[in-house]
Amino acid sequence: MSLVGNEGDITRYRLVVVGDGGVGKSAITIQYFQKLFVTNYDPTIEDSYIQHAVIDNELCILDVLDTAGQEEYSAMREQYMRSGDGFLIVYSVTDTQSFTHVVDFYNQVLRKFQKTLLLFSLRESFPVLLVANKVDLLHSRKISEEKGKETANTLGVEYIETSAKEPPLNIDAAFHKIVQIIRNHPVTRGIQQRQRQQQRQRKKLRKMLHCIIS
Ligand SMILES: Nc1nc2c(ncn2[C@@H]2O[C@H](COP(=O)(O)OP(=O)(O)OP(=O)(O)O)[C@@H](O)[C@H]2O)c(=O)[nH]1
Ligand SMILES: [Mg+2]
Repeated sequence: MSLVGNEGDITRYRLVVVGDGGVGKSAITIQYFQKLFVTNYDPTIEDSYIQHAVIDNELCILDVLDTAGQEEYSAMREQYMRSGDGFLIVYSVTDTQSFTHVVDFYNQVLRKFQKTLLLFSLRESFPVLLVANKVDLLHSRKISEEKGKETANTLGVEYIETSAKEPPLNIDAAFHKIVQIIRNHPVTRGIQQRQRQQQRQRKKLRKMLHCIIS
């Protein structure tokens, strides 16, 4: 699995945005990084964005991969599933099929991390946020908040409602929430503990070698 990387003292979080085609993955990502709403639909192949952010008073780097929802690009999923520290699974509240597919995306994420979960003796869980997008489209809404939350509960993940359209709703909150989820997740904590342990061991070893040489 990918690790939450450290660049100097700044932690870098690799976030992957997944979900069906047309649900608004790019609109959400562009609204977060560029503060604008893209009205036209131009299917993504793969785009990435990187930016500093301060979350809970802690400076970090957000490295976000905006993936392709269209089926024709689904072969690329294997690769990016491996690269994430956390996932935003997005569906559109106006599109029933995109909601049905949430479970498929969740299972794909889990399959990739089964080994890591076993290593840390964890129940099936990985840093995931369920994002119900396009909530501004009140009249064409098909999936209620209740239904969305029910699925989130079943999967054991957190839930947020968003709109990428002006005025944006919960866009910053969604990216910040996934970082908080990663920070508090047992897998991340386990990995960070191991990293700290390894760092301490390396330091000790360097000291010992230094003493032997000098
Ligand atoms: N009203 C409304 N429209 C949205 C919202 N988010 C996205 N859209 C529109 O929905 C269409 C598809 O959005 P995209 O962000 O391109 O969808 P996507 O999930 O990236 O699609 P793929 O790249 O094919 O996977 C665009 O026309 C957007 O303007 C939203 O929150 N509200
Ligand atoms: Mg896109």
